[in-house]
Amino acid sequence: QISLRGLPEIDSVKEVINNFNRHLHYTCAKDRNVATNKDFYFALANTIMDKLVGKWIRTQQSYHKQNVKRVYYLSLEFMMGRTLSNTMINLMLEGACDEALYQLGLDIEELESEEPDAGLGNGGLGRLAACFLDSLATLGYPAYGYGIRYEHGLFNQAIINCNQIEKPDSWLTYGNPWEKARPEYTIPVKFYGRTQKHGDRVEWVDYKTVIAMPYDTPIPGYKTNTVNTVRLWSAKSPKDFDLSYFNHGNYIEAVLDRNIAENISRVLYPNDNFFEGKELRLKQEYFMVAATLVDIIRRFKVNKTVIPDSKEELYSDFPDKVAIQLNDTHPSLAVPELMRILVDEEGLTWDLAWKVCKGTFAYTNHTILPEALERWPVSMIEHVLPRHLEIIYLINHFHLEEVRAKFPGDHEKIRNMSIIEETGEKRINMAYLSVVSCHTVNGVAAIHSGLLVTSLFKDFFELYPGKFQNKTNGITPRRWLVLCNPSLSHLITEKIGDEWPTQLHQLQNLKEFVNDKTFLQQVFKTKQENKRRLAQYVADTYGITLNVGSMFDIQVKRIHEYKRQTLNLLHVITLYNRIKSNPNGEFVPRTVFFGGKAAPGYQTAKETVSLICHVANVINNDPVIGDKLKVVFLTNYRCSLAEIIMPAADLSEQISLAGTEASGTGNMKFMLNGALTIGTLDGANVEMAEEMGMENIFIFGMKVEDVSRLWADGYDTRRYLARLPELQLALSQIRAGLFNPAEPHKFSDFSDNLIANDRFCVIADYESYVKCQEGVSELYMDWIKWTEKCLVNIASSGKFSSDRTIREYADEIWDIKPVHVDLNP
Ligand code: DL6
Repeated sequence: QISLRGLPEIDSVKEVINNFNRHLHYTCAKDRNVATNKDFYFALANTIMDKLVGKWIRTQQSYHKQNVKRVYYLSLEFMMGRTLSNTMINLMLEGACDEALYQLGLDIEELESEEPDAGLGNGGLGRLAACFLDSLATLGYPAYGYGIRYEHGLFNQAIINCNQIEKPDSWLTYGNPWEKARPEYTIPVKFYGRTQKHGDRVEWVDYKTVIAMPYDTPIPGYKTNTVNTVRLWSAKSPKDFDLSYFNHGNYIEAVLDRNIAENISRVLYPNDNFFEGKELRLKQEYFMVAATLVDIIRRFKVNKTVIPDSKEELYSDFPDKVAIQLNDTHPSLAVPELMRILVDEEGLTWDLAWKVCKGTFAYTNHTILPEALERWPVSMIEHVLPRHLEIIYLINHFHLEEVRAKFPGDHEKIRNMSIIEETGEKRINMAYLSVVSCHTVNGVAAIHSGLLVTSLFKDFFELYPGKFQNKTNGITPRRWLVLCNPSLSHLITEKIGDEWPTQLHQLQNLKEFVNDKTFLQQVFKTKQENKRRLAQYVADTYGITLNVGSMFDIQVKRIHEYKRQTLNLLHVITLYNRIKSNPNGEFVPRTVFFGGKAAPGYQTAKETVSLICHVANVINNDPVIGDKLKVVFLTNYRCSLAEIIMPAADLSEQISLAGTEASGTGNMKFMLNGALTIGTLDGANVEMAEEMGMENIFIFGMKVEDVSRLWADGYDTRRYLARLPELQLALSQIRAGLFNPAEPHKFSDFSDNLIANDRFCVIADYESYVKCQEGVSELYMDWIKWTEKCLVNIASSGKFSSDRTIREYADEIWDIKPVHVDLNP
């Protein structure tokens, strides 16, 4: 029998048991009688961590000895989720640990659920960074992730009386067994102050200092010796944080005040696709890049075998040894910071420093939504980072010289392309700064990269046509199939062997079995098991009993108007009304799941959550509806919950307005786990459809060109409503408070606003969506045809492995090569 897990060897089981007991005793200082599941989790985590250390050290030694070019992935977000099971899988210790814990009389799944998610991200962008780390290590690339060790990750969501309540995520309360503090590498980071000129030289004076303390987490590759590092910075107050208090003898005040400096790494800003120009956020961004660059330069220098004659010579091969990827513009202050270090501290000429920067940095854009683009007020940068503002002005000066040379006399172009926006409050456009300073700019799906060069960066594309690329996102098949869906993984392995987790294109070989009824039955059965698991979770958590024979129709992602949870809800209300008006009619039973967090300050998103919960309450308690329709809001959607949801979906909702979702990665997770997609031609849905064929996906709605035409012709929602009585009814029910009779006016504005200002064209796409859903229901009645398509979906998902994405970045942007790590050199 082929299995991904392999059979546990007796010696390794014994070793796990011995080390587990040792850690329980010496690390946790507990005996079996008083130990809790938390203690057992820690004992196991430490046991696994021990197994990593040797490979981790060897990997770093190999990079050093071979003096290879490294890539540095700079990101304000890493949504790592849980580490324990992923590490056991990648180290091939799963079988041994299962057996060991069984022999110890412990339930490994219970221990796994003790681990809090490391939720240091908002959504797609942060999870992408985590998938990339897994692929980089699996493929053996010399890579480092750099970010912030937020004391509080993304808030925990509770729903109380149908309203979202945010609770702090204190993921570090019990300690983090996966990290190693490195106080020996702390770095001072400066803020505020002013600049002083000494002839040509500029000095930054009167600044305040905060200390950046690194914490390293190992990132093991799947079945390899490579263990890379993600280094997260924590803010520490310097000893003399506020001398004035000490000088006045106010010792207590002085100690209390240290919190101000340490607030920098206190909490993740909870916005997804939204820019909130807060000073503390600006300080977080600078704090991360300043500490990281010192670290990168230190490592670069350590690797020099001969002492160069001059600073020019020293830095001449920097871009041959260092590639820095900016995960959106959040870390883009790295550009002026590297310029500052090279020019002010190292004494390089501007031109040489600029050449080094351009050879080093590359930038990924993750959104074209205008409200998400970072545009920092000049006044704020001037206050917090006075020297950087001067440098940005200089970069802009040279950039505009180039623009003038290319488009002589075109003043509008010059104004439009300036990094400094002059209309209204002066602001720095960080996307423009990044485009100007980086050698490569990429979007995250073909359609998105296309839109970048035709809209957001159109003028820049004319100036530097060779700079723009596409790198379609991907997901790691280790977490998103091997880990989360063992039964499907097992089934696949039985059919096509065990190499697919690192060679995802091999899933193609499953296409041979689309007409194999026994196999289809097995795939169907696996889905049912996974649905049962989710249903059990729902029963345990909310006391709602689900019909696992119903279609599990799922939309999980951040709550955002552009993602159009409202469109989905309007369909739900339409189904409800149809059942109510024909209670004895034939309906394909559905359970519609929603899940996702609304940013705490995003009123419309919070109202959407609330409305979903109210609608769910009414539908779920209506005896006429019974098992035909259920609505579940899955609270606190996060990585570990996604691992239960993805395998259990029949239908994946990817229904953003065309041209708004840069890529999406949830869409890929569902596809890989054998859900069918209903979606628009947006983001990576387009490429998914190409891979599987239009006959295997439910595409509806306007295309990007249709949306442009709609707005150009003047979009009037009332014209649509006039011929859509079911939509009218649903909106009027929301307006009248049918779903929340206790507060009947709660959603009047919600409904009115949608009609008055339907920015994301929910009303225009409703008809096509509902019709498409009818096709979905019809197909669902035929389990064989449905499952055939599921299988084609799984078999076509090879392209969406993040291994493919990372290879493309490595070859086409970073120019880095894999390194072989020998454990016994
Ligand atoms: O590229 C990762 C992910 C995409 O899959 C999503 O489509 C996109 O919305 C998301 N973008 C952001 C932008 N945040 N900012 N700035 O999260 O990136």
